Amino acid sequence: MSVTKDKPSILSIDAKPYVFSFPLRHTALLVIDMQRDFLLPKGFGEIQGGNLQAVQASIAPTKKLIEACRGAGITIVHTREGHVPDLSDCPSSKLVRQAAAPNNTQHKLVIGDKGELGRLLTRGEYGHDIVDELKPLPGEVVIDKPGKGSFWNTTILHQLKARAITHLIVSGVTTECCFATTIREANDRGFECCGIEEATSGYNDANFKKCSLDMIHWSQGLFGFISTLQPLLDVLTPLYNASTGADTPPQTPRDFDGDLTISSLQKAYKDGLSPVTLVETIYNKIETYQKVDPAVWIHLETKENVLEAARALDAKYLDRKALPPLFGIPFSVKDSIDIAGLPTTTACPPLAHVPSTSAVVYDKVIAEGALFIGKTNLDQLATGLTGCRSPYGITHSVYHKDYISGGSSSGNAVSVGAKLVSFSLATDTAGSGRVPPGFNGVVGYKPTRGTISFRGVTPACLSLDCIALTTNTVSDARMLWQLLEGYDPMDPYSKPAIVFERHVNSIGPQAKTFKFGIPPPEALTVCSFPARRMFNETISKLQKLGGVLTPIDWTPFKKAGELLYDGTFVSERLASLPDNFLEKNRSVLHPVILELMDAVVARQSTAVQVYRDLQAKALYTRQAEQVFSYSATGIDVLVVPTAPTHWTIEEVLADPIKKNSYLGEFTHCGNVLDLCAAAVPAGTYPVSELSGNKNDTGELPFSITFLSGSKLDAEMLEIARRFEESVMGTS
Ligand code: TIU
Repeated sequence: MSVTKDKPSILSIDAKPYVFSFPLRHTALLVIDMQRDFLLPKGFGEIQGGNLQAVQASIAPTKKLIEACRGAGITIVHTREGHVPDLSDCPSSKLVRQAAAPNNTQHKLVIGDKGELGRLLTRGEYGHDIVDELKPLPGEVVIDKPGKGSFWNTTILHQLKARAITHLIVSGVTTECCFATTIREANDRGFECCGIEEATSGYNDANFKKCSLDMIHWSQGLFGFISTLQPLLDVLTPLYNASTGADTPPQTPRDFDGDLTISSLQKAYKDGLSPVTLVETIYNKIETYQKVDPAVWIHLETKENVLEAARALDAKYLDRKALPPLFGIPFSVKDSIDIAGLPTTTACPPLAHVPSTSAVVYDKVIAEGALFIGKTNLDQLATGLTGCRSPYGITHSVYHKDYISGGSSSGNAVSVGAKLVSFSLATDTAGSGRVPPGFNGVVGYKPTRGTISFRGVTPACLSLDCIALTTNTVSDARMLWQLLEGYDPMDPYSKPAIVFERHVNSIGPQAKTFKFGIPPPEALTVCSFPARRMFNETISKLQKLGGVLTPIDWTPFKKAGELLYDGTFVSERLASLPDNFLEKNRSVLHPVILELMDAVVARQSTAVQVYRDLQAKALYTRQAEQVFSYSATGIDVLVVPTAPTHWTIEEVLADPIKKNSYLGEFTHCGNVLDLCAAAVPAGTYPVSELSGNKNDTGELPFSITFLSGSKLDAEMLEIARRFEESVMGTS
């Protein structure tokens, strides 16, 4: 969404029972069930005896409403009512009751029966889809719902929360049925709703429309607000003209201004930038950066290949107003993630293989129009947090050539931090998707495990592995997550899509405050002086943002972190390798990896120990759940330094295993406890403050990580975004 700085953040319109005020960034337009089955002759509605002339009255006003909301950058959510072809999601109350009425003459055909627009209210049929005039654009959310309301058995609550939506403008058909039911359901979940009179209609408007709408705003707003269309158009139209100028296509192709954030590139492409221009620029940057740090890439696509992909995108998407969300967005991929036809090395040549299919995450970003640039370096077997354990060379922080980039997703974070790509697909087991972004001044987001498919990725420690996303901003990370998440029945660790339900707080003090916890002072003693200083400053910033520092029980986080390497879980890294892999490949493995794996073998852990650790994991997970906002007294986020210090490459090479484990102090517990986490830049400090040498020049980045409970990603990301906005002045 493109909300520019000069736009007002809160808009107000005349409504019943009083003025409806809505924050632009947190508002979505809901367009309910504008399907052929309800609106066109021979559809479900007409067969059921609906008055088509009445119901069609809202099509033209809804078109105006959608266009105004699109122009203002408001999130658009369309719904479609219908059922899966085997009708397993259609209860008898919908299928039978009306047809079973004594003297039924109307309901001769029911849901699933064949009508002239296809099987009635059945997904995939012609009649089930939205009418041509109101067709969703790529990137807009479409919710398929089996109920009259939009919330029963759908992901809509999650989708709205994932976008930080608290206010809904509601339109669609039919007023008496799905429109009214949806507003009532949304109200129960904490949303502030305003229905738009002309943009809703039903089958019996002469009798029902007025009273359906009156019931919503009756009693000083029992369920919400009702407004007419014009006041809304009046406040949205000026934003449209000011922000996009989209009515006048550019006469000459736009230059690339160098800003690689996804939201900026989306706007640039809409304004006419060609992906070919972008590719030319970033390949110059990549070539220059090769001289600064030759260890970033394991495989770099040729410029010719990427130019060809860019030209193909230009040719495929001619309408610049209807681009897929990642059109022309350049990205890199950690080299443990499969891309068909390219070797996956996991920085371990004996393990390299050439897959015939790509990982699900890769396919998804390509399908959304993204441009693949190359595969990035990593710590061997995705094992490590330093970036110093690869046969393809040692990367360094984009801030300083002497300091580590972090690992295992080393090249990954450097490729984003050096502004060579917009985002990178990574993995995170012990902190690999958080520590390297922390050391390179970018965002590293590790969603709740199992919400993005891990299929097609070489595992490090499969039951604890997770896809991670490296981006420039929290908003970019959140947007990518929305595109990538989804249940994958072929990934045994995938979690079902319908989530834990928790209301939103739309208005009042609760909307502005949050509770956060931090590690106790004794846990923070591992931090370097500048890390400790900057962490204290961060706490003050969070308090200024409305954060309430709340005491927590740190024990489960500490103990879960220790389980990862001190317990038996590290043995799962061996379980991820082929039998006898260590013996067969001793001479070609990285010496530090070999030492680590040998130490794991030497422990001779027993099955009894493993079961004890699994039971401990379950206990700590339950204890951690109680810390978070599932409980009335719980916190919204736990805030920790991403890493306690920033080592030099020399320091790590002198003591590789100890220095590595130190770095995971605040990340190790994340996947053990099934938490979600986002590492976010929190300023920089002088190198000399860390080294103690006044002659050292330059700066190093400080990063904090927000952690929250399983599937509380949406809430966690919004707090992270607000923090980022306050620190960086970005959104
Ligand atoms: N029957 C009727 O009026 N409506 C529905 O079944 N669905 C919607 O309202 N969308």
